Amino acid sequence: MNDLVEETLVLVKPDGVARSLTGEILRRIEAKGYQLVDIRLVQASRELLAQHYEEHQGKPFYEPLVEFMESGPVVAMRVAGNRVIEGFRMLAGATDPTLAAPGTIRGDLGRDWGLAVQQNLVHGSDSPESAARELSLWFA
Ligand code: IDP
Ligand code: MG
Repeated sequence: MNDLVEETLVLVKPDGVARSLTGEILRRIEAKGYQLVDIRLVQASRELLAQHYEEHQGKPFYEPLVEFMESGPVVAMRVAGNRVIEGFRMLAGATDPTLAAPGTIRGDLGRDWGLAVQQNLVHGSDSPESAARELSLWFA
């Protein structure tokens, strides 16, 4: 362990939980070598989601996104490792599951369902600032 060890927030979104892919997603995180520090099953409130997705307020997919994220339980994970923020984003793949590379979580396990919001199985923090902010929201 050294000063470069980071922590990130990973969410298995309601589609991933409903499709029983939580284990497969955690398997990929652990197989990569990252460490699971904390995990919880959460029925997210609208207030929590509004804070989590603050940056997307006003975008056309915002309301469908919040409705999707409150449609069922989410698994929140605190994951640690050197460069884990960037590394988990690579494991997750591109936002659009049709374009996400094979080998990634979204590329292997996700697809377009023709909905207003992309159901793409996972969330991962995109910067150290986002990770700190999001971890304090989900693991208050
Ligand atoms: P990310 O999850 O890859 O970081 P963001 O741009 O932060 O992507 O968007 C948050 C979530 O909103 C995405 O994961 C996806 O579920 C949804 N989303 C983002 N952009 C679009 C879009 O253009 N159409 C439909 N849904 C979108
Ligand atoms: Mg994002």
